[in-house]
Amino acid sequence: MNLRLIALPLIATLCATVAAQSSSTVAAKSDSTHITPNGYTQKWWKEAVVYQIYPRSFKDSNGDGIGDLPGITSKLDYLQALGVNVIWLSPHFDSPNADNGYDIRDYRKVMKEFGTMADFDAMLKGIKQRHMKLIIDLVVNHTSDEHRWFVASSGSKDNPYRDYYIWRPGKTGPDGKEQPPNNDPSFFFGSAWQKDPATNEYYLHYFAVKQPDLNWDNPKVRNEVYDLMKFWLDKGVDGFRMDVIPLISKDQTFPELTPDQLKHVDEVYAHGPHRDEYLQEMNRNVMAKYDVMTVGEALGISLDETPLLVDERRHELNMIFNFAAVRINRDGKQWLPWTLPGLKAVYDRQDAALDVHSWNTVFLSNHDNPRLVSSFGDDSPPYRDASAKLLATMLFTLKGTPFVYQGDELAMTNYPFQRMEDFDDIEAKNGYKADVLTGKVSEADYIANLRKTGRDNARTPMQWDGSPNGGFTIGPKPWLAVNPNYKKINAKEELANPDSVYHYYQKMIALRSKSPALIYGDYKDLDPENPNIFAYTRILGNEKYLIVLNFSGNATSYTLPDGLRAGSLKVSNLGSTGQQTTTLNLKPWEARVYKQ
Ligand code: TEU
Ligand code: CA
Repeated sequence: MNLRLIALPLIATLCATVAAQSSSTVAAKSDSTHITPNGYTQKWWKEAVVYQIYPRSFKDSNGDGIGDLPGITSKLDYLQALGVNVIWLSPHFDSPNADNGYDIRDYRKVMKEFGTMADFDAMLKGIKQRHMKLIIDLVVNHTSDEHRWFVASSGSKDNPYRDYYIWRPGKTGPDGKEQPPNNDPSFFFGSAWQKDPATNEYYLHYFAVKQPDLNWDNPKVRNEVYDLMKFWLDKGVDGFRMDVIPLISKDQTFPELTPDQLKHVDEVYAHGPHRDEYLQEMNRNVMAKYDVMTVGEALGISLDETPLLVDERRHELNMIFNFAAVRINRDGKQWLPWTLPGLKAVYDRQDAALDVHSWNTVFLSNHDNPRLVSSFGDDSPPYRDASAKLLATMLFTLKGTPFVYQGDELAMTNYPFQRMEDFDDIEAKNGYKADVLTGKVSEADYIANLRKTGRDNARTPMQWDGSPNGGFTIGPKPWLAVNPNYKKINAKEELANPDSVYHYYQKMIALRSKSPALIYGDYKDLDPENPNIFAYTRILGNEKYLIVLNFSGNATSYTLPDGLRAGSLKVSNLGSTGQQTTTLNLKPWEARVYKQ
């Protein structure tokens, strides 16, 4: 089934509706601008459903245990059938893999484990042939310490690349000993400053020691970045996901952080003096010249600040990933129980903060977070299926461009980590040294927390079928162990079962793609305080949807507020049928979509 055929004509259909209903403002706009009845400018990237591929773990084509670009190309039919129309590829560039490609050695080369530039071109061609688009990861807050710029920069104080990075002499502490330039911490534990013996100065690294931060105050650096962006856009990629983009501008006086600031360094780092100026410059130099989609990973930006980065009149980015929802179950790196009213409050706040000039993303998982169904649903056998479908219902009916992380469409689960050797992630390993080896946390507690929060949960290989290693590799050993539940949870099983989570994703993506109200419609939370039910409407002109989600393992009778009537049932994740108008008898983890 080719769902693109359903998705493509949406702009045209909706515009016909708009033209019939509304005023001369629409007619006055140029042919390419279409405005919805509630005032949104229509864009392909607002109507898209994005699928994130973590290439190392998607599909291995040559048996070396590492996913690769030919592996991705071999699965494009699978993605097209799912109905997604944009692929976000996590970094595919030459890298020594201190942080799985988020440490780039050469921005214009393909990581050798992933293949060649010819493999990239073939993959891109396959994507375009299937009427999908590709956005790639732009990691330009930092490079690898093996990047030629850094190799030169660290060589001597007077070389032309010295200013590409941020170097400072140490300072003398109260004990007379040398200290780093200030107390900025790294996200991956320890100081953000590393002393380099070659010149006896310190360089800044907000992430790993092998990820030195670029100096964006140097115009040469900014121009290098714009050039490499154009290199990939000229090849035909359709935009970028921008890694930790609010961090690019630093307060180069590097004041000592106060104890209070140290509790939320992400916010401190995200508020450098030139952040918006540099993003606007990037937009003028690059984005304005292409029809692209940009989404910034907005670490440290509050919900209320979202428009600063995405209001279209500011010419910065199209969308951001705000961390408020995905990290609602965390205090720093510690797992915490979350509540449904808390999650609803995030979506409500976000909606209140954004007007028609700003657009948003909807996501609750990615390669840095645990599995969707394990974190926000219930991955135990009786409810894994239903709760994964409920989460999909929410993802595809909230306002914003939805992002699906690979494997969530199969309801893949967290991994049963037992010991430190089970982990690969640099964050997990550095944390072990910083917290367990120093005696701050017991090994058992540390691993228990990582089982809930660890990034490797999402990075175990895709489960394609019931053959050894889930069909991810034909080789003897994948780079990270496959989840032992692959015999039950895999793509082959789900493709064969019409009631599977995969087919539910397909159905919901198709419904969203052909329903302007589910994309652009106004959002209203009907019952913000309800601890188990998330009920909301999406309304655009005459089109009106009601979504009711039972976020619990209990059957519930729910009476709609304000005498509201449900309308006709379009979707139930548990196959409910029949007429129910004001009081709905919901099964555990039931999700329903009504059209009114
Ligand atoms: O992540 C940024 C980030 O701050 C976190 O989500 C990160 O995963 C960590 O939990 C901080 O404690 C981005 C990338 O998505 C991530 O994979 C990289 O490791 C990181 O930047 C550095 O490039
Ligand atoms: Ca491979």
